[in-house]
Amino acid sequence: MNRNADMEGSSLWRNVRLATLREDLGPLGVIEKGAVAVRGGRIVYAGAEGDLPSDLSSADQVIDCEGRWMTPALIDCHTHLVHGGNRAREFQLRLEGATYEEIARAGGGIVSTVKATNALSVEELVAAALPRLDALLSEGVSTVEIKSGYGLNIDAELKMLRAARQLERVRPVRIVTSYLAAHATPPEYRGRNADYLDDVALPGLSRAHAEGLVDAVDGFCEGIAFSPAEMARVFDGARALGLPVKLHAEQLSNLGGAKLAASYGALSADHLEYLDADGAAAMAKAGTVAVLLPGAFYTLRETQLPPVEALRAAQTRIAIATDCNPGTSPLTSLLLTMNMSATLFRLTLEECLAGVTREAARSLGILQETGTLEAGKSADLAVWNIEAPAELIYRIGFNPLSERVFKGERIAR
Ligand code: DI6
Ligand code: FE
Repeated sequence: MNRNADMEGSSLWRNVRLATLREDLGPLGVIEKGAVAVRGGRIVYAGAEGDLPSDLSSADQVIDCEGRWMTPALIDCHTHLVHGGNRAREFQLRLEGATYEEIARAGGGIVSTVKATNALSVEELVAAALPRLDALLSEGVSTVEIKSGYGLNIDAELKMLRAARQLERVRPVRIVTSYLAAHATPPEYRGRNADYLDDVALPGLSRAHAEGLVDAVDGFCEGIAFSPAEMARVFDGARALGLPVKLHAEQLSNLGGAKLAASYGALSADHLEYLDADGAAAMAKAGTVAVLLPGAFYTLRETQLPPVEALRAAQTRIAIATDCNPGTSPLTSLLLTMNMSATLFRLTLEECLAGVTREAARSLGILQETGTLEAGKSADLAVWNIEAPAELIYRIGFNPLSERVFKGERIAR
């Protein structure tokens, strides 16, 4: 089984229950008794099997899904997947009473991952990231956002982004990159954030962009990182190059980062535990997606919940992601991320599933290409051995994926 459909081939998934995530079709965009036809790697039909146009009813490959559920392939829209080393020792210190901020201020934290990352070549970074990427893909993920931010000098930031791009060449996956040089101040620039932006973050951005390595520009707006005024300089640099922005905002305190990001038309503002109603409204108005990251909330044993009610009231779009990183979220499961979002943040089934498909795509600016099951989009599909969609968010540590399809190509689990 699982003969790979060649890119020009045709395939038809039939006898399948669809959660299309199309908003015009109601909750989850469900179509019972559905069919999905694919030509040349793109969806040409996703709808009721009874309405399938006759010219699409035969295909090189016809797959009887026996009533299984299909969703869009999942999208992890916020990760730091490329990095060296791990922080198990820091985790151990936290068990003994140290806080994340104390460790960061003592030169541990992000800076220790910077050392471990800078010691590796592009090839070694790819090799280190592959097991994490494979864990995501095994759960039906087909798109992963990956940030730089553990280099903190120009060459090392570029190296991380080259490794991220390289992953797309060694696995069937779409990689979207974010340039995150404004993640932390390296020791040699301690107390001199402005110099770091002038010497490293801004010139590095121009170089990375010239090499085609940057899809968006990100930053960490926080007391232990960069102020809103400093982030505005980075965003001005992004704007001058025509690049979209996003921001780690309101994770540990409320500095108004989300509002700043919204004022630049940001694709997303992420974390947001300390966001206020004003910030939520500014995001909604700008179309900035709120990306919630329950893995970091859980790992830091945060007690301040993100303002989900305020986000709903403002009709801010909500996505969720692993934030896979060695310090605050060593998480490589989007299924568990959905479960945590439901249990810890009380997100609904609809919010959880949209958060790893449609809204995740929106937060990356690729909703035209993927994130829902509809004609014209890339055939990025996930087929599940479940009786009802709620099973995807209910189980803890169980993977019901039947098959993953990327650009029309069937990929054995
Ligand atoms: N917020 C986070 O949770 C990660 N980065 C960020 O800006 C943490 C990164 C780390 O501790 O290595
Ligand atoms: Fe992050």
